[in-house]
Amino acid sequence: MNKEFLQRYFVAGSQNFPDLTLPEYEERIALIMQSGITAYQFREKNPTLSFDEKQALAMRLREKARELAVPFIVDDDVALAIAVEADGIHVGQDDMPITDVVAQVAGQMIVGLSVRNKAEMVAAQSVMGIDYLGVGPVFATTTKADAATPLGLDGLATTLNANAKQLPTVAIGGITLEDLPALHQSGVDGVSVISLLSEAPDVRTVIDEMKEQWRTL
Ligand code: 3NM
Repeated sequence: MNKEFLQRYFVAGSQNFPDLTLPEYEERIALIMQSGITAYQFREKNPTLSFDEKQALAMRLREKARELAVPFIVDDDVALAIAVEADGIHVGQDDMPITDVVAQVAGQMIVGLSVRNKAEMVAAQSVMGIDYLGVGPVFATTTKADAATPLGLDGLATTLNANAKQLPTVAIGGITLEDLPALHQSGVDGVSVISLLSEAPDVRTVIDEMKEQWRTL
């Protein structure tokens, strides 16, 4: 796996764009995919979508991602990831157990796991088949209601120190442009964001700035 894809990893579902209709949401995601992100995670949590609507939406966005050569990662749902031929699957600690995920798809698609602290980082070291780790929340976030206590930069450093296998890592949680120098310094391979891009009035400018910050460090 080329870990460069973690550099500007955008996560979103239609719930993150409450002012847009579904077609407008799809257009916005396509625009963001075209503006320089390195991966997109389909994290759809809109309770008004039926199973079929969610699957159809995933399929359309998956096609768009393929056209634009943006890696398409599905959050949480292994069956959906397989059904839409995703490039990857990302699971949290409370989703399907990582060993089950690996057993189903390792070698066929990228496997990502969230770790929230040093203990989870240590545990992840002994699971074969994980391609990258999401570490967070680093900072306070209002985007994920059940997010754990923020690690802060010190907690991030402690957690990364326990990454004995040096698996690729991506930081998540409350990340703004101002945080990029410190996060780059921490040794993570990239940043995963929702609101930095979902709330940006001009996504291209923000993504260009993300690139610039990471490149010049
Ligand atoms: N997962 P924002 S924090 C989806 O800690 C997600 O695992 C997190 O959104 C975790 O960039 C988070 O707006 C929300 O803070 C990230």
